[in-house]
Amino acid sequence: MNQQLSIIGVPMDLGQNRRGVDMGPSAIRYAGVLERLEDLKLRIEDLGDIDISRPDRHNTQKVDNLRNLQEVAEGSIRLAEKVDEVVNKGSFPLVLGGDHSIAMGTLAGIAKHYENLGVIWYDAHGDLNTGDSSPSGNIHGMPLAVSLGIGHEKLTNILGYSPKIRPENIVIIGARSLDEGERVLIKEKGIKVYTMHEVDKMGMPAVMEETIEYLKDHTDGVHLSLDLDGLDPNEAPGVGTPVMGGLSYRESHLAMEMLYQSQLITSAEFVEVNPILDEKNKTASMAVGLMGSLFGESLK
Ligand code: 6HN
Ligand code: MN
Ligand code: MN
Ligand code: MN
Repeated sequence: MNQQLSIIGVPMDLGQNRRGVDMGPSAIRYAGVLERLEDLKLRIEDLGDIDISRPDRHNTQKVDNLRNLQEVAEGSIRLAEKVDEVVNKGSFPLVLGGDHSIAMGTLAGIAKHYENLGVIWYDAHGDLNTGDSSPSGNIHGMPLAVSLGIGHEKLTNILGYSPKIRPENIVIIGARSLDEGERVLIKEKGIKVYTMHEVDKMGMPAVMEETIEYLKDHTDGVHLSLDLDGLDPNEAPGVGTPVMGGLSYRESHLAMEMLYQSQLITSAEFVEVNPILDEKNKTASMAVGLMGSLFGESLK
């Protein structure tokens, strides 16, 4: 794993309609991310937060069932440019959210540097909706579809190229809330998904072994997009769209350790931490704990 690491905060809450997730980056910093990773002898720089516009929400209209389309697109472009810069100088981008819509920007900045970028989508949801299929109009439920080139052109065309990733390079882990349109897309595109049913049946070690084996074969870099709602809300309550029956902290910790051992991960983001819905910053602390495991904390 790359030893130079650049932290980028993205105080984005416009991809959904609950307040507070824009404070996720602050909550994660407060939970001690810098100190924790510095202890691992990583060379870390904190690039601060990306500028996100603050529209008067009461005036914001949905365009084609896409809430805050213009503002989300603009923020994503700024993030994409920053991530691109970080990858260009050979540093590992570690992005802190913010709602999951930011993944469109992260992936736009990363994917242009790879022929075959792999993506691990650790999430209760598929985030494979479009304006047409979305039950909510919330763009945080769409970034994986957008990155496949499916969705509104303002989003799919961030940094002027599309698609960012190929369906066969994606592995979704922890899914337990998929909308009808998402299921159709998963089938149609042949996306690999380990739902909670599979995790329960196979166990996390086998899921991660298969995931690593699968991605190792045909990718030249792997991005980890970890939505804290992949974890069980009893353990990680500070998220805007909780779904019961999720992954445990122990399972997630093990998954991160196995990724560390695989040396496959070339960029990462931790999203959907909402300190207003949290209990004593527990979810942010859990995110920091998982980052520690991803960078080898308990194994070095
Ligand atoms: N997330 N599938 C639902 C929707 O509104 O599209 C929930 C999306 C949640 C997105 O948690 O990143
Ligand atoms: Mn998500
Ligand atoms: Mn989710
Ligand atoms: Mn351990």
